[in-house]
Amino acid sequence: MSFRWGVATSAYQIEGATDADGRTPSIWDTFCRVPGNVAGGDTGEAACDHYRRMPEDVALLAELGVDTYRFSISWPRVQPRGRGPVNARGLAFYDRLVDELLARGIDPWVTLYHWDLPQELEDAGGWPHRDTAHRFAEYAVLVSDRLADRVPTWTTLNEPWCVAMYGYADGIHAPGRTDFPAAVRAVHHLLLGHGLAVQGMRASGVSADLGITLNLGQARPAGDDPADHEAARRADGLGVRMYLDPLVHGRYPEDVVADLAARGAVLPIRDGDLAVVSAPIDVLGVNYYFDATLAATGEVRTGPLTGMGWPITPDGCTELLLRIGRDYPGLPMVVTENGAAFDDDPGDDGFVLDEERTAFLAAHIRAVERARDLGADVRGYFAWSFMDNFEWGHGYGPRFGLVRVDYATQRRIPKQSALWYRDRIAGSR
Ligand code: IFM
Repeated sequence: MSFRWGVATSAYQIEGATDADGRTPSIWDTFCRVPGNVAGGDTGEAACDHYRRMPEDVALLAELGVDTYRFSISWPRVQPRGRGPVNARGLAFYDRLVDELLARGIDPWVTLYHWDLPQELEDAGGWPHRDTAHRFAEYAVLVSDRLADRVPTWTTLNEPWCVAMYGYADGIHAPGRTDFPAAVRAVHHLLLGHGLAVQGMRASGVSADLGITLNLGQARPAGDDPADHEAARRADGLGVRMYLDPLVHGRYPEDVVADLAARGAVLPIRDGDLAVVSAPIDVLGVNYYFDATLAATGEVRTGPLTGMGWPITPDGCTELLLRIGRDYPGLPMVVTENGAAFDDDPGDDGFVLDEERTAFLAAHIRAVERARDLGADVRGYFAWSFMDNFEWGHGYGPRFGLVRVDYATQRRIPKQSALWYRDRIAGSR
């Protein structure tokens, strides 16, 4: 794989058309309907109307000059209710998207699960329930049977930490549960589902590159206090090693298992599971947004911040990529998401001169280049996001896009960052 430049999105955040062509509700449709769950009562019902405007959006991608477009498949669109046969009309949309991309010389990169679990599977127990892992593998094979002849790279899961912790422990994402032991069971079943999907796809003859995408960042102690170091160790354990150790080394870290036990949580591991979880993969997707600084009392956020209140820490990106290369050698990496929300302020003509986002992207791309110069095996960089979209519990307020979306008219207007990124890509050829 040569170095790839790309942009990324996900189905629920951009597609809209939640009732179209046989799609059934996902946990996000349900979650959004509960007052107070999403800022402003926003939902993904309309989103960017990408489901209907797909060809126009692909034309815009081509103008950016990206090599790759990373998008996700809506499970309830292609396999309504999370089990049983494929919904031909739903899958046909992705078939057309793949062909449209290829016709414009853009490689499709599919993410199979970006958080929109079919509601019926949540009703049957969701990710804390082991059967969901098997359902996911079945769905992965259904989709790859149709698309793998044209899709060179596949991500099983996007950010399982967020799925488990935000969705089942903190309750700030769908399905909105607040049960830490259930969240820990979800972690294991997500990883198991990933491994079963990899095995299932390989068994059905898929030779494309397969991988998983994790949200990762370094956890730094705020000071010299041993309690700060202990907080950083715990955060690194729960955020980084709890995923990469089983995926790469086939075991959960002992200190993490002890931390979980102290909180009354147990990983529901059965014989043979870890061999499945550590099924060989070709690429690790790294979603990097910021480093966390940990004090005994919790996370500390200082210095320059994005519109989300996230610290701007490009150096941490270099360190993270080098660290993964050291601790988990032999695994090629791609930065599958990096970007920032800022309060975009369009001029009278609608153009957004987003200096802060442009500087953010430039600094992080430099950070990736430094990591490569120092020996990290990083094979691509994808900006999050192609266009403004539904930012989960924050609704449509935060704008991460390189392209502005005027939600009232669905007009797309490339921002300065998009034009800069286009030139940056062209300059690297
Ligand atoms: O919008 C999300 C995306 O869905 C997953 N990674 C982080 C992004 C910004 O919060």
